[in-house]
Amino acid sequence: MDLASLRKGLEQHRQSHLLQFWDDLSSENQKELYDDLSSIDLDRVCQYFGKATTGLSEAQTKSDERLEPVPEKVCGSTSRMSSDEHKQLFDSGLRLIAEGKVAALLLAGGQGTRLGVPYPKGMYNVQLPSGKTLYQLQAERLLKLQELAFKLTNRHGVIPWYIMTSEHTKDKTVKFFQEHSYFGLEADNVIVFEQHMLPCFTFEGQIILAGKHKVARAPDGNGGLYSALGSADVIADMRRRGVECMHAYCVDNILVKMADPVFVGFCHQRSADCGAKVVEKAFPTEAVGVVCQVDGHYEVVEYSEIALKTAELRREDGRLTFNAGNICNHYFTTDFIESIVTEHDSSLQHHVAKKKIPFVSDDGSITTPTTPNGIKMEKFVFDVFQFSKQFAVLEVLREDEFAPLKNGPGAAKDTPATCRSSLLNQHYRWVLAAGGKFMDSEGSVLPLIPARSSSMPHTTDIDCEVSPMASYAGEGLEELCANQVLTAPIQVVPGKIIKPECS
Ligand code: UD2
Repeated sequence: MDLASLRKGLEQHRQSHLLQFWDDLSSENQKELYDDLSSIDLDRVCQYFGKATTGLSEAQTKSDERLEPVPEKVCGSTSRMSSDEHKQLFDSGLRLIAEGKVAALLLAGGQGTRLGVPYPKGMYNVQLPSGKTLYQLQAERLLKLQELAFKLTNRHGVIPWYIMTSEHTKDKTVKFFQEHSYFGLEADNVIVFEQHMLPCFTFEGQIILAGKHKVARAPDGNGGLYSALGSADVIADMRRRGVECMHAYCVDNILVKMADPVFVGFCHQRSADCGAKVVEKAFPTEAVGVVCQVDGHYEVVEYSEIALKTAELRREDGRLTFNAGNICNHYFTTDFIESIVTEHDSSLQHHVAKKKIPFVSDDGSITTPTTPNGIKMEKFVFDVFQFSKQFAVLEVLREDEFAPLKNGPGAAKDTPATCRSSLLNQHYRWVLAAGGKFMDSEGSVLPLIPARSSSMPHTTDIDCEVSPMASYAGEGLEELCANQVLTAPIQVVPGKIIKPECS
């Protein structure tokens, strides 16, 4: 250990406090702290801090003046396209899948602090009748898509699933997949890699100690994707497999249409190098970014960085001016991603997230603050939109595609209960559209739009769950459901309708 030069480097960067407990530590802990501190490139991280904290206010005031909505010509909408066009896009996406050209890219390195569980969000079970976790639903959607692509083309295409994890989520995620035999996917086609971590800082620029011999660190944001792809050599794996494009998405959206053939077909048809799915933003302060243009370049202005007066602007018809709500569903070509990794990643700036970061006090005790006391520096996955030469935006219906799990039970929104409801309501609509009907226990046919009633005061859910193995997006259910009068709870699984207790 060269303590003298470590001390000198820390002094030069005004970080000497990181050794304040050195003399109290056992030699083992001294070694751990020494290794921890030596692994930090102080020049680089202090520069990130400087840029992120000075850039924040500038970026915000400038962008607000320079924002413009996305031009109509790059936009499409699933609710405004004809069923023929929808089918044509769906099939063209399936053909690309059958050719092995499409990958799914999951961003699952977040700490999930709002949800507050000690395991990765993907392992969360929102209490569906089947008990499936988010990871299982997603794995089964991929399996189903591969099957649909085979039915259309007679070719066995694989959708490789790249999963970005972090120190917080990697081991548990890998173990979970192993324990569940990858939910039927080939282990070789599930590629887990890890993003980097960055030290957390106080507002004044001091690196925070999480313990006497441990630096507080956090994942470097979902835009840490690009440097992680570079260091894990994932692009080479994509090239080897012949992957030409990918669908990147958040782990927490229970309705996510993985590798969605319509979205992939839409972006491909427009020769886009980069694309985003959006939903109409519900209200000005909704916690979604907005896809827009800044000085003619595509960007997402994040909900934490848009001024309220900008978010509240309305068009003549009353709709929000900036209404293209980002749902963290992105399309990238492999060429585009490679150009980001090799040419642009280092120019992407970190954003500042003010957080409550547990720290060690001067007396050596660990304190968990109740108000934000420091910052995490994060890149955002969509910060690369500015480099797109051909951008595409597809507006989709919220009730079909967006129900995120952000908060724990009992919170006002985006909870396990709201996710469960969104999924079951969607599946109820699928069964109705396929010609099924539901009746209650007294034999009355349930209305198409279920309402709260005195017998069901707390819920509007009708427990009808369709396995992704039976249908990816509502297709193929007619044979099973047409003219059936059903009583919930039911589960639709391949080839049959069952009662959950029989599953
Ligand atoms: C994200 C979007 C926001 C909106 C919203 C919709 C970003 C930066 N913001 O906000 O615009 O679309 O979702 O639900 O995309 N993650 C990592 N590594 C990290 C941090 C996060 O992989 O270091 C993953 C995380 O596991 C999750 C996704 O990125 O799958 C989004 O993270 P979040 O839930 O913190 O993002 P949120 O809700 O602030």
